[in-house]
Amino acid sequence: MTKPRTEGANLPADKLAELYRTMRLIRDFEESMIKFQKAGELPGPVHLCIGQEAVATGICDHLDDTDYIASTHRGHGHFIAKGGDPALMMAEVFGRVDGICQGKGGSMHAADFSKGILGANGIVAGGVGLATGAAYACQLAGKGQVSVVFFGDGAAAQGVISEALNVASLWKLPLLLVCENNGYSEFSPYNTVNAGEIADRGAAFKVPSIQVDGNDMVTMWRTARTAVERARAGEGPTLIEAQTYRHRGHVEYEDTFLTKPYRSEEEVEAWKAKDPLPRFRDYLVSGELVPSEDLDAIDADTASIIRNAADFARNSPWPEPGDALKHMF
Ligand SMILES: Cc1ncc(C[n+]2csc(CCOP(=O)(O)OP(=O)(O)O)c2C)c(N)n1
Ligand SMILES: [Mg+2]
Repeated sequence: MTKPRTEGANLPADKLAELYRTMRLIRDFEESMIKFQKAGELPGPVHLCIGQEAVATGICDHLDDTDYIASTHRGHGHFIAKGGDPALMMAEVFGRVDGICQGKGGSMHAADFSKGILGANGIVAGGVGLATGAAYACQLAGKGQVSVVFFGDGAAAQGVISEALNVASLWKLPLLLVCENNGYSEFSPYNTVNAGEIADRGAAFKVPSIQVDGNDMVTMWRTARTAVERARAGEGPTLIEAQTYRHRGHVEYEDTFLTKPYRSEEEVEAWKAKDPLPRFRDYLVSGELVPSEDLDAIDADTASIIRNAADFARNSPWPEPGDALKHMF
């Protein structure tokens, strides 16, 4: 496992503002979900990524529509960071016919192939094999595309991770394995699920691996750039373990069924103090990299995008019951 370099970002202001905008858009989407879930407007569960936005943003900024991502059950942020339309995602989560999968996928199975989004996945580690296959397809196509799989620390304990590391290393596949280590698998703390460090596992397969602060936007962006460049150059996979935290519960309604807390208030507060969004904002403003008025304008814009997305979702009809079996295998 290597440690990240800590040199400055050296990014132009418009790029920094764009990264802030993506994080802000994800945060606004997720915060709206809290409200809609509480109001009983969502037909299914939602797993929110508030606190983890820098990972999706930093990675996906280096990708375009021809690159692939495979996501998790906590996938709204990946979808938006990869260029998916928040309104189509919102309508999907609302189960409506104008959703990206006509309301049949919902939060946990939303995909948009036109954007290279192979889908969120309700099966823990289910995206790993998909993304590895896509990486093989990228290699065969010979056009320099890459494939990324996002997975959690709980998913890291699944055997398919070893298979993916093995074959990706052996065949030098253009694959990024991005572990969002938020310290919990549902309600089980990391050290009750995983032995050792996730980033140490790559070495056994000769896969370059790195453990990074997943709440540091600039570190995430730089780490991703190196890994994507390696993959595009035909040099093979990289394993990135991004250490982060989810501010919300595992699933939005968990307080209705949990009988006792599984993490302390102090722990949650300590991580909130490392919230990647205000942290990046402070970095931009105090370093005089992007003026705060520009960031305020971005905040206003993303808020209006999410308001419009919610109107779009609410006004979209429910799917016809007779269409339930359409598009099924
Ligand atoms: C194969 C499989 N096993 C178990 C579950 C139940 N389950 C849903 S989410 C989850 C925890 C996943 O933890 P992690 O991979 O760390 O992702 P996080 O929720 O922290 O983002 C589990 C065990 C499942 N959906 N699929
Ligand atoms: Mg986890």
